Amino acid sequence: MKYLFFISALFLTLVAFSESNEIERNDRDNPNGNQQIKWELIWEDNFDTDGLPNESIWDYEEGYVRNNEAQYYTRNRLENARVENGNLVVEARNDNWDGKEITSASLITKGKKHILFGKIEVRAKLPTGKGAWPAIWMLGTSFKNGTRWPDCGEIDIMENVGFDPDKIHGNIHTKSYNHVIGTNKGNSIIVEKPYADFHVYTIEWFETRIDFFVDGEKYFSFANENTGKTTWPFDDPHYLIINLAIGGGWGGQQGIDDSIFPQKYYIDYVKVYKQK
Ligand SMILES: [Ca+2]
Repeated sequence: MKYLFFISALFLTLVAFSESNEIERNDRDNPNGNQQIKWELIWEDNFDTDGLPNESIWDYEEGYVRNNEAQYYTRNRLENARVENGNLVVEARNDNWDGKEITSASLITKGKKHILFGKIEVRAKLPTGKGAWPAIWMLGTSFKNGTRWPDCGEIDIMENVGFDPDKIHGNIHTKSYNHVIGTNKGNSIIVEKPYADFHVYTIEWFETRIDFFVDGEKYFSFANENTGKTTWPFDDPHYLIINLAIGGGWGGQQGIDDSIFPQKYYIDYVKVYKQK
């Protein structure tokens, strides 16, 4: 649900309905997911060293980036992104820093850690409140090299909006399947108070499909239809994004509650595996 540049509020409402209805839940009889698959850890960040995030893994998006969101993303600013007590803390503030009313951070692995297939596991406790829009997602590396969104591919491992706080969303976007043309593919799952406790948000990305899990429960699977990059741009590397947006096309649909700040988004770890 990124890059809502050209979307009207009406259209967003229609998409919201289609999102919840178009995909049936699957594999609910297999709540522990793909247990038969063996994984080998290839990198992780457990956020053990206080201070700025590890620069060998994380870069930043900076400024007002997309979706008419209200936050200004800062770079190397501890108030917005820091490692503290074993967690990455991404904090949205209304601190009017440098003339920017609301500040936050968006950490990306672009140019540092690119991922092609495998298991991506993120343990996180979400921020909340009307206007909050935390996400864990991926974009095809070709995006920054000239390929248009959504042709580059987008995998949304976790999205949540503060006005609907108990719903976790997983989605994919491709040239053929995206919300702009009403063909978005995804599903959601209810997680009670995801802002009160840590949960594990996972995808398992294969050449044939991508499976989406919360705490080991699969709630969405997107299959490779073998019809080319317009439906499956997911045979190219992607980079990981962990951000806390405020407002914007989706997060701001019911406004921004100015009383929610500061809001903290805690990430305990990121682990990336390849299939053995
Ligand atoms: Ca940790």
